[in-house]
Order: sequence, then structure tokens, then C-alpha cells
Amino acid sequence: MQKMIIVSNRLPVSILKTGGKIKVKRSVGGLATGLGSFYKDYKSVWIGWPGIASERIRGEKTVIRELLDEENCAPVFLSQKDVEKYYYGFSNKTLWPLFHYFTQFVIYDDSFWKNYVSVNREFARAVLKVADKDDIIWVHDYQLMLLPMMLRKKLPDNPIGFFLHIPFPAFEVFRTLPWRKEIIEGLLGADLIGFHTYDYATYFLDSVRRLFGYESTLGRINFKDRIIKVDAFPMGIDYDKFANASKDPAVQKSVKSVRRTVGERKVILSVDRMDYTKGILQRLDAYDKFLDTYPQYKGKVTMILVAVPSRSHVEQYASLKKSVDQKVGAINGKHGMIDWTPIHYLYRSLPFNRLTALYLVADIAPITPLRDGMNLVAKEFIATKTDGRGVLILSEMAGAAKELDGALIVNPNSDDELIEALKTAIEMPVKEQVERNRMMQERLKRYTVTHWAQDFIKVLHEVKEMQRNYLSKKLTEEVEEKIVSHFKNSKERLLLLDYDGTLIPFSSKPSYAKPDKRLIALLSALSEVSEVVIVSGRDKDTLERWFGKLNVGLIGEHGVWIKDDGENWREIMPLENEWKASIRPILEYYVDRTPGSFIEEKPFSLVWHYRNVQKELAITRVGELKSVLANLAANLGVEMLDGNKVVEFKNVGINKGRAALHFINKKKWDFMLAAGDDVTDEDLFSVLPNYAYSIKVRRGISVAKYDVESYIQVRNLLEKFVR
Ligand code: ADQ
Repeated sequence: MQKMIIVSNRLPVSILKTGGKIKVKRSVGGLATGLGSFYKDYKSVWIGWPGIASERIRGEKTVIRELLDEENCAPVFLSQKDVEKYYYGFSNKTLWPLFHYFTQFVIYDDSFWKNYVSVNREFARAVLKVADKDDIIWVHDYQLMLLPMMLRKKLPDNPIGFFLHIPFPAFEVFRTLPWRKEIIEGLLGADLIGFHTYDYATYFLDSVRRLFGYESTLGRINFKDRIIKVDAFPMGIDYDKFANASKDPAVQKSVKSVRRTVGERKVILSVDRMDYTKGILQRLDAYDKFLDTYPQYKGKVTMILVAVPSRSHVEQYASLKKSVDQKVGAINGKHGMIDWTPIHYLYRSLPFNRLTALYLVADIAPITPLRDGMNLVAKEFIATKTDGRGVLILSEMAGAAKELDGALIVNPNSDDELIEALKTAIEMPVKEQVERNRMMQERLKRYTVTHWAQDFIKVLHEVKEMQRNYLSKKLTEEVEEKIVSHFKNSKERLLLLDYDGTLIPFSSKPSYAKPDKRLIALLSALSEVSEVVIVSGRDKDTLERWFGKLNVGLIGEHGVWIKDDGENWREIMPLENEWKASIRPILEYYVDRTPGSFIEEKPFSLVWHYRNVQKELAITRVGELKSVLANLAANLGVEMLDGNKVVEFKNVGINKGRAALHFINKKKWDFMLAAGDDVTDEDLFSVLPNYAYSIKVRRGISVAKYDVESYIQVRNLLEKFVR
């Protein structure tokens, strides 16, 4: 069975050692939930560090391996030195601050880098130990950016995906890294590179172009003999888990206890890891000034400040903690009253029921990071609010701001904006709160973390498919022999042949391109041993004049007219509305991945609107949507029109493919071949069953399986059928 190998710095379980005893502790992160959906389809293995330094578990590694094996996990053991240099060092003192634009905190240390390389190698070894030829490998985050290329060198064909959970910075920032080329090269080992937002994807592509000169179109890089896809996949949450929290008795109990403490006051909730990127100090500052500016709210509001301890070994984190402690003390000292504490401060991790109880109690959640890849707290807050009440204040520097546009969006560096947003939030009518939140909930409900993970893997498969198509073209002699022998060994044979450019060269005037005697003889001979259909864009009278006497089927005017061998010409009737069921899900998929876009449905058409989409994103998505839907729309007889900031799908129902279906569905064929040379023949190629051979004349992007240089090769092949 094909395996799915997930690789991340930390495993979803930790190994603890207390009183000499080894224990396994599961952590229920969003990522684990999203990936859980694959456990049925693949035999999954998760590779990562179990969170304890090797020195502490000497002689116990075998036991640990066995324990982890039961959880479908395989460990990468890190020494104390690795933890210092690879994890706290290069990952968290170099990459983390750099990618979050805190260049003043970045440490460039060669020994950190060397260790980062060697730990990535260690991870590669662990993956190679378990990976088979077809396994899917999905690598996560900034600690493992060299891993994709290390794996690619040993596993040339495996699908390898990479997802970055933090921002990718603009080139001017990224270039300051002395090992920038190595990092980009490392990532280019992947087939699909995913980011939370389109901006990050663009910045990455920019760095690829500036450092290596590889251009990209529609997020595709032609890297040596491989196509690499780069795209945005905004990570979601386990929506139902949060939406159902209010029904959980443990949560309800917790809500009551918080309520008793805060009374009827409006609750302002701040939740983050204790990290300088999260803007905690700036938020506190703004709250302080808010109480100065609007003293009427003193005693009427309360802030609950939750900060999860994080990376406290790193100097900046330790000093941030100190500053936050001081600031909270100062605000409480300055504004507090005997019966009112402006800030309740919790410096700890909370279990799910206590965290969601806080989300439920909160009236306002200012989530104002200075930079954040996505920010899941914002999404969790909105999902938990099933009654629709509550106001989210969200930093425009968080990836989530691209999706959660019902929030009050602020620049986290502006005290004024924060202060005014707090006031607006406190005074916002309930009706407006509900309206804003319902809109955001709809989105979060659809694009869950499971949906996100499945979407990523689906695109990864598509990239592999694209790579295969791109490589397996050119009609070789060997394939030609196979086709001829297949033809000779079958009884029911169907040949669907375009005319101009495929059986005959182009002439200066269309009327000059008459079939020569040899061609007529060839078609006649073929028609004795197979059903031959000329699938042309020409008018029916010309076709009749040239081929009317042969025993062949004819399709004229790109599928408007059809004629069975020996019968009269007839017109094809247009389709009804069944096609909508095939097009709609794809448009919905694009709505999910393109914030600001929506679908309009009319009686006989579907319209995808993108007026409100960020300009660059719109350009990419429109191109992508059109190329994805071109074939399908054509097969279904649907016309795709470019409108003013819309792409419209209409029922017209005429093309070569649709007309050809008449012949394809006539009986059970055991040999089928189609040949054509231009865009209208793509419709023909796309309706063919899998077993059919399709040949495109002249190289180019095509759904045909093979290509040949000119019409001469097509004719040579057909000659071989009757020789
Ligand atoms: P983080 O920087 O950790 O993640 P975030 O996305 O907000 O940021 O995730 C934090 C998680 O921790 C949330 O699921 C939240 O519920 C939980 N949490 C917060 N406070 C807690 C508390 N006191 N007790 C227990 N749990 C708490 C990185 C990137 C983000 C990106 C995610 C996912 O920095 O930008 O959104 O990865 O890709």
C-alpha cells in the first residue's frame, strides 16, 4: 500500500521522562487533525523529533522506537547540541526572525548553519529508511527547508510536497541570508511548494527568479526536467470541534467560573504564544492608551491576557516575557481599582475546554501580530462563537487577514488604529457582529484543516500527472509499432481524423487544400477495415464534395453538423443544464482558494466573479481556472467566456468532442485513434476513453498522448494499418 510520509520538526507525540519512566504524550494540534483524514487511504508514518534530547534517553532508544511505532511515528533523535544549534539556533535565531522581518534579531552563525545541514541530513536518512518508490512525502516548515532536495537526489520520482507555515519574506529581506541559495535549492527538490497566502508564494517565486533565473508562469517553474508548482493553501481549523465547544459541559462549567470573576464587564481576550512577532507589547500599550483616552470604559472592560510559554531559552523571548510582566504590572497599577483589575494575566498553556471557554466569554479578540504566517487563534475564536456575537480585531500582517475580511482590520503598529478599533468593537451593535461573523464562519466551515490537507495532496498528484504528460510525448518507432499491431489485432476499429494540418498540409487558400488521390485511396482502404470519421471545421458542402462518395462518417463546422456513413447530414441539438453539476464544484474550489471571489448562478449559465480579488492573485487564478476548465467545459458543450472581471460558462453545446461522442458511443470499440493539430482538436482528444490513442501534429501543450512533427507521419502510420 502506498504510504504517506509526513515529516516535521516535532512529532505529534512527545516523549517525557519523569522519575526515570518513559511516557508518551499526545498533542492534538491542528496539523495532526488535518492529516488524520489520510490515515484511511494511506498507511501513514510521521517522522520527527520526539522532543527530548538523546543524552537523556541513552539506552532507551529501542523502547522509544517501539512506543512511537504504535502511534505510526518514527523518531529522529537530536542531541543537546542539535537542539541548541539547529532548533534554537538556525531555526529560531536565524530563520524565524528573518522570515518575520525582525532583521535586528537575526544571528548569522556558521556553526548554526552547519548543524542545520547535518540535522536535515539526519531527517533525510530517517525518511529514506522507510520510503518506498511510490510513497508520498510531505515535509513541513522552516526547520526542514533543505530536506526536499536531499530526498529528491535519492528518490527521483516520489511525489514530494513542502508547506511553509510561516511567512516567506520579500527578496530584499531574504537576500541578507548568506545561505539563501542553499535554502531555495533545498526547497526546489519538492514538486509542490505551498504557502498560506498568495503574497508569500509570489515572494518565493521572486527569490527563485532573482537567485537562479528560473521564470514562472501561473505558479509553475520549469526546473530542469521537472515542473514545480508553487501555490497558496490557506490552512484552516477543525471547525466542528470549536463550533461544538459551547455544548461541552466541561466548557460550560469553565465559562461560568470565568463569568463569576469578570462579572458583566466586556471581556477583551488576547491569546498568543509568547513571541515577539505577536505584537503583545504593542497591544498592551494600546490598551493602556485606550483607558487614558476613553476613561469612561474603566471598570467596564477587562482584558484577559493569555500567553503560552515558548522558546524561553532564546534571549529575546526571555526579555519579552520580562517586559510583558512589567507592562501588565504597570497597567494594573496605573488604572486598577480595588474592585477592578484591568488585566488578568495567564502565562501558561491551557487545555481545550479552558481555552474555548475564554473564546466564548470574550466580547472582543484583538489579534494583532506584527507578522504571522496565518494565525489560527483568530479562526478558532470565530468558529467558537456559534451565537454569532463577538468582534475580531485582526492585524493586516497576519495571513488570516486575507480570508477574515469581516474582522476589524488594523495595522498593528498604529496605536490610534488599535485604540479606535477597541472602541468600535465595544460599541458595535449585535446585529452587525452577527452579520460579520456569519460570513467568516461560512468560509471557515468549508475550508477546514482537513479540506486544506486534502487539497494540498490533490494538487501534488496533479503536479505529478502534469510532469508525466510533459515527459511522455513524442511518438517513437516503438510506440508506432505497438499501435499498428494493436490495430491489426482488433476487430472494431474507430479512426477520428481531423483534416487540415493533420491529413493534408495547409495551403495559401483553403480551397486549394483538396485531398490528393493517394489520400482518397488511403481513406477508402481504411474504411474497409475500420470506421473512419473526418472531424473537421470545414463546411458540410465541401466535406460532402470531397468525401461524400467514401464510406466514412463526417463531422462539419467543428461539430455543428454530423453525417453517418451513407445517411443524411443532421444538426446537433444543444444541451440543457446538466453540465452545471460538473462545473460548479470546480468553481467552488476556486472560491475557497481565492478570497473575494464568488459564484453567480443564472438559469442557463454559471458566473465566477473576481472583481474583489487582489489584482495579482486574480491574474493567476483566472489563467489557472480557465486552463483547468477549458477541456471539461468543451467536453460538456459549455462555452467559456471572458467578461468584465467575470468568467462565464454558457450552454452552447457544440464542439468536435461532443459530435465525436456520437461515434464513440456507437458500439464497443477495441481500437480507437484520433489525430488533430489545433485547439479545436483538444475537445476531441478530451472525450476519448483512456484506451484510445491520440496524436497531435506539432509539439505544444496538448492533452493528446503523443505528438508527431507533421501530417506526413500521420499518413505514414495510417498507411501501415492497411499495408
Ligand atoms: P503559531 O505561531 O503557534 O503557529 P497560531 O497559528 O496562532 O500560531 O497557532 C497557535 C495554536 O496554539 C492555536 O491552535 C491555539 O489554539 C493554541 N494556543 C494558543 N494559546 C494557547 C494556550 N494558552 N493554551 C493552549 N493552546 C493555545 C505557526 C505560525 C502561524 C500559523 C501556524 C499554522 O506562526 O502563523 O498559523 O503555524 O500553520
